[in-house]
Amino acid sequence: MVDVPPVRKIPENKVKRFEKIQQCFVEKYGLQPEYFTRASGRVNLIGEHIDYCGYAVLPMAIEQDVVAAVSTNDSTRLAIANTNSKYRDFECDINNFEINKSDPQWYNYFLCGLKGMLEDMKLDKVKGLTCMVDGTVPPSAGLSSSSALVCCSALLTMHANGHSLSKKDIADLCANCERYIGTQGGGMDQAISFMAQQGTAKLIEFNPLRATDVQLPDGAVFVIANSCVELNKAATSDFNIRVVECRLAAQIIAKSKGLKWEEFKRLGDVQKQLGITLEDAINVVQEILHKEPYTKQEVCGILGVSADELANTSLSANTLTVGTFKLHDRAIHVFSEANRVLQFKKVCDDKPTGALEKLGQLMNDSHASCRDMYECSCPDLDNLVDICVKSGAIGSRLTGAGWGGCCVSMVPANQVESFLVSVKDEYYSKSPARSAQIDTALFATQPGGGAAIYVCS
Ligand code: ADP
Ligand code: NG1
Ligand code: MG
Repeated sequence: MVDVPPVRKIPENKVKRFEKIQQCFVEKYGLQPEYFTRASGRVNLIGEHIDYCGYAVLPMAIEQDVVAAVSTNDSTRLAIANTNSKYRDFECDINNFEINKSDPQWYNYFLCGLKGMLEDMKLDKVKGLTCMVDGTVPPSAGLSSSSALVCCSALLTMHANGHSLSKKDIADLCANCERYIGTQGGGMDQAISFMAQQGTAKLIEFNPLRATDVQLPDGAVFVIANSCVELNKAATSDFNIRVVECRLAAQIIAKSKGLKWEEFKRLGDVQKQLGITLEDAINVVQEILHKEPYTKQEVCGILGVSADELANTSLSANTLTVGTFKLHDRAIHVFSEANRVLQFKKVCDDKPTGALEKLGQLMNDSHASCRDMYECSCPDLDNLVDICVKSGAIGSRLTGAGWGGCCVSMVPANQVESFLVSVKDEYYSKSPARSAQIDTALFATQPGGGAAIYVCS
């Protein structure tokens, strides 16, 4: 049987929230919604910035989500509004709209999901849509609020038009269509949003997309803490610069190994083609790439292309003017992080003596590599990770793209209370801006379920 996103009745514990959204919908549009879609955010336990290199990652869905109330009609209009007044109303012709990459307003993420699904369905006539969106994932904090919104939008468009895709296919579709916003992500967020299951983290592998249960060990709780530093990925080039650095590293390694370098975009594909282990791949990086940053001119010289040709083979629209690329450190991070994910999964499966300490060490090593080799942390986030470790975490690391946002800590179950008090005192109480966010910034979490459609009973 094909595993499709489920259609459910609204569960008891969500009734109040959904009623609030329904009320906003009725007040705004003067009609009742027909159904809701819901997609969660996620916390990545380990495996940062490697999904777009083709490597497996290990996230779980969180309770925080994006929910949309929807009614359909026979017009050609899309009308969307948000329960949060900071996100302004938007309307357009459903068959004729543009996604603005240079100014990524919230509705552009909605349009990404809509556009991806419309292109997949190829219908002569699509339903008009009226929607009210409500989100609880802290935005720009590495918990994937953007993908929750994209997935929610693609799912509601699919349901409105009586279309059906498996969880895997809609996850792939969403990974592709979120790129309309400009960021060249790898697909982890959309995969876990659809393929998550209550009670289990997942190893997500790519090409083809697969999700395998990972039973987290007893005796530990995962706690998320937001540094309260925001980074909007689509509004800056930080994220795509890293994607491009990994691509250039892959292409230079491929070229120096006598492969057709233009055919390689990802470090994972080069490793596979060379038939070497991740440890060997690290040796290859040390042998081929130098630690100093590469100038664009040097990269062009090595690959034997002009700057214009390099733009086509390797760069993104928002990295065309970048002058230097750090290839050695980025590639070392990717291969070592890919290895840590496999080790993390193995410890969860085998449950050896000292399992929690082993997992904690892998998380700490991951953070150090993100901070020092991938340079995707920031001082406040490093400080928060240090405070979490001093407050009793067995391991703590940034989660999501970084440059701000959240860290995830593994805390002994019997020490969670004292951990929360200590992190509150040492990080949040130090500034009024952080104190004001404490209710949503620091929380324990458990593996949540995947995206679903909810019908009003
Ligand atoms: P994240 O790490 O949360 O995915 P991104 O920078 O990728 O961060 O995406 C954040 C953007 O997603 C926000 O700037 C906003 O445009 C959109 N977004 C997030 N949550 C909501 C919401 N509840 N309602 C509307 N838009 C949202
Ligand atoms: P966040 O921080 O949630 O936007 C991004 C990418 C992921 C992955 C992580 C880093 C998108 C939609 N998401 O996540 O694919 O690369 O960074 O591990 O691009
Ligand atoms: Mg995002």
